[in-house]
Amino acid sequence: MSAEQKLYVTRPLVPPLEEFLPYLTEIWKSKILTNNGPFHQQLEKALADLLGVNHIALFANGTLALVTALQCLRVTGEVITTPYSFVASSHSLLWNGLKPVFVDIDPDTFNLDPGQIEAAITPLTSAIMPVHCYGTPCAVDSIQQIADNYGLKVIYDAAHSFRVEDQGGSILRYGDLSVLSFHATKVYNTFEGGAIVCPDAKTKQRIDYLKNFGFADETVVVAPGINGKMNEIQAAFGLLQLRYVDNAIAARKKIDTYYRNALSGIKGVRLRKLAPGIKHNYPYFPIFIDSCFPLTRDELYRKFRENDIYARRYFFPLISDFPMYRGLPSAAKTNLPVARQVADQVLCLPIYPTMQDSDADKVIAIIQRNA
Ligand code: T4K
Repeated sequence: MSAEQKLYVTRPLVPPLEEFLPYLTEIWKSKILTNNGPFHQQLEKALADLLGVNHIALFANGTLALVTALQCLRVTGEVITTPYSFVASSHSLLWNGLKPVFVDIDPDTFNLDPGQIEAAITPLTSAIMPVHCYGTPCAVDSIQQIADNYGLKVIYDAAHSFRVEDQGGSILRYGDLSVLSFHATKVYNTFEGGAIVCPDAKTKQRIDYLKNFGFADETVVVAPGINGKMNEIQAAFGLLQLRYVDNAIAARKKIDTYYRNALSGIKGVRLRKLAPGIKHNYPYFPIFIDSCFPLTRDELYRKFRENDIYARRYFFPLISDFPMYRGLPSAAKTNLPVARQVADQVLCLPIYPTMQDSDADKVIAIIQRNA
């Protein structure tokens, strides 16, 4: 079976090659390959306009952006976070010498349960790092209230949240900083890439120093910065992709609706509820297989693979089960019962803009045949 016939959990948004060639020609001519070049500057401006945020700093990938966001805010000690995410969320804490404190998730949003955050705060806590999982907004008001009461910073891992809006606009405006990923597997990609969304020019300046080794000018280094810069090919790809991303999200929505119509009501298969009043971006289509379904989640996962359907268990195992985290007191199984159950039940079905209804039919047929 060719790669084209296989159904992957996602496929990148890739605009027509001929439309990218003029950008490449420009880069070849100018010989500006990186370090805040013209496409980099254009993309920062275009994204801030599109997303309706004050400032955005581009990065080579989302993980470096997370690491730098924590540096930017001078976070210390303990950070409250979710175990139900991609491992990069917590790894960014370890790379800053910080201690993750895991708090359980809400069973409907799959985000940090705001009702359990306060109990995890200690004198060492300096920040909360929630994740808008699958682009579903966190309980932003409750989280901010707790942060204000205890003087904590809030850094949102918004890797899944490109173009997600509530009634007031982009959800990237919440918290002290929000971090995006533009990895190939995301709704919007720059091959690899990421960004920090920040509220003011002073913070953006600090982030820009930090992502460029800490250089403030040719001879002055103001912080122990890293090399987190996005290059010109990535930025050019991002600019081109802006022409296509909203149509791509509309195509994702179509597949999401198609799956919902076919799968709702199947015993033992729970679907993610779409939060009302939110403009969603449909990055994943998770289903949750419980004991009423004749197959276990892993049996269904294998059944899919036998049929060249590469569903993925995002997110399993829990971050708190990986060796570098499982010794933490907050990683104890009894502390995270909801996250554990969700991680044991989740299966993300293929969803991407070029997917056809007939592709979705293949996925649906396997579930229906085994129900
Ligand atoms: N925080 C959160 C909440 C995140 O989800 C992520 C990343 C991050 C932080 C970190 O951001 P980055 O540093 O990555 O910018 C993938 C991605 O590598 C990762 O970006 C993503 N989350 C995570 C959820 O998924 P894998 O190892 O599962 O991806 P992989 O290579 O198995 O790809 C999945 C499928 O996608 C493949 O079976 C085929 C398809 N694919 C993939 C790539 C890379 C393509 O068709 N083309 C491609 O180029 O981690």
